[in-house]
Amino acid sequence: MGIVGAGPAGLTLGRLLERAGIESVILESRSREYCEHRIRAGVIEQRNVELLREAGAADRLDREGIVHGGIYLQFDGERHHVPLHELTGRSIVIYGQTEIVKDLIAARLESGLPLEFECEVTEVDPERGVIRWQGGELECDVVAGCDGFHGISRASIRGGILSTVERDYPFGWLGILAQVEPSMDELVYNHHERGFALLSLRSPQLSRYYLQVAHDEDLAEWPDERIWEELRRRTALEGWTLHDGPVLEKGVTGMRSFVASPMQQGRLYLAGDAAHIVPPTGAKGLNLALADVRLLADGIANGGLEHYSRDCLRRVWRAEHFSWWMTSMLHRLPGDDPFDLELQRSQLRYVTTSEVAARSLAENYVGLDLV
Ligand code: RFL
Ligand code: PHB
Repeated sequence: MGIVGAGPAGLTLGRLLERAGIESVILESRSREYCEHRIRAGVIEQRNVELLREAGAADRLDREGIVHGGIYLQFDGERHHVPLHELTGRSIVIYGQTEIVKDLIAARLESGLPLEFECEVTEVDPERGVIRWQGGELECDVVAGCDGFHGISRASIRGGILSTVERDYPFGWLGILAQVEPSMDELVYNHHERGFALLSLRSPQLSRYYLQVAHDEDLAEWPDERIWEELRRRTALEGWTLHDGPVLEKGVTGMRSFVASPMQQGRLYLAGDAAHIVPPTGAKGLNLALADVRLLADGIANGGLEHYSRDCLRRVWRAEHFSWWMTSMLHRLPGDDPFDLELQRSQLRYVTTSEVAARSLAENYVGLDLV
């Protein structure tokens, strides 16, 4: 079994296969240092916490992960609670993707199983199951393409059978990691005339905050003081203060929806960002990647791989819709007018006052098995 890419998808798959007694080789183009310091997602669905436990990689997650039973939606100067746990019986866990990757790499290396860093795969032959890199090749029963959006695996699907659909959003997120205690007890998604803002966290000492900006925003235009000022304006609430602190990291992320299908050809199976991308507003990217490899590992170990692509794509499209919907409800859209803004406000009022509407948001957010 060959796994291309040591992101959360590839590393978790390797771990699940190890547990099922199936050998695998993981090939990763970047260095270990690079993989362990990429800051990305932070919200994990309860079901995926359980998957990481099954993979034997959740000891630190269980100790340090922060369980949240709700989120806030803020608009028109008011903050409304969406009680996820009360509505669905499930919670989410806050634990950085960076930490998951560190834990998975440590577990893999402790088992002494092959994980090659700085080994860029240059070619995959789906029918023969051959992976090639500079100076080597490997023939596998199954190849898992877990190499992210810019990887080689999706591009290796041949014969014009691959179809892709996508949507680009004309804005991005400027994200910071700040050394300061989070100013809120749960995530706050803010709708504001100046643009969207999200208050998240990584730990009791680390806050992760985001601002909607242009997709090609120049970071040089955003000294720390301007970021804090803009965050304060967009999240202002009477009787509440946003505390600032040293900014440890900052970056701009573009927003895109993208789905490739089928997610399989011959011996090659795509998983995670290699096959699909969602805008981060629904916190689904990492969760979809883990859901894919759960099915893939199960199919490899117990049979049933013939339905892999169909079964993944059903869940993927639910998350695509949810992520697009959250994004459209919360962001300023270029060229929008008072009519668009009133529609967004009305939708926000609806999901924060109707229990049926709130439950719909909640079950998508916590990732109930709907499909
Ligand atoms: P990854 O994590 O991109 O891992 C793919 C791995 O494959 C390697 N690779 C190759 N290896 C060998 N040969 C090649 N030819 C290769 N080409 C690539 C890469 O170096 C990498 O190590 O994909 P995976 O495992 O599918 O995991 C998916 C998640 O990482 C992703 O969905 C989320 O992080 C998306 N995402 C976010 N999701 C959220 O839910 N919340 C967020 O706040 C959030 N922020 C983000 C994000 C994605 C970002 N990217 C991809 C630009 C922020 C960023 C910056
Ligand atoms: C994060 O903490 O990075 C995060 C949380 C929720 C999102 C997106 C990103 O929807």
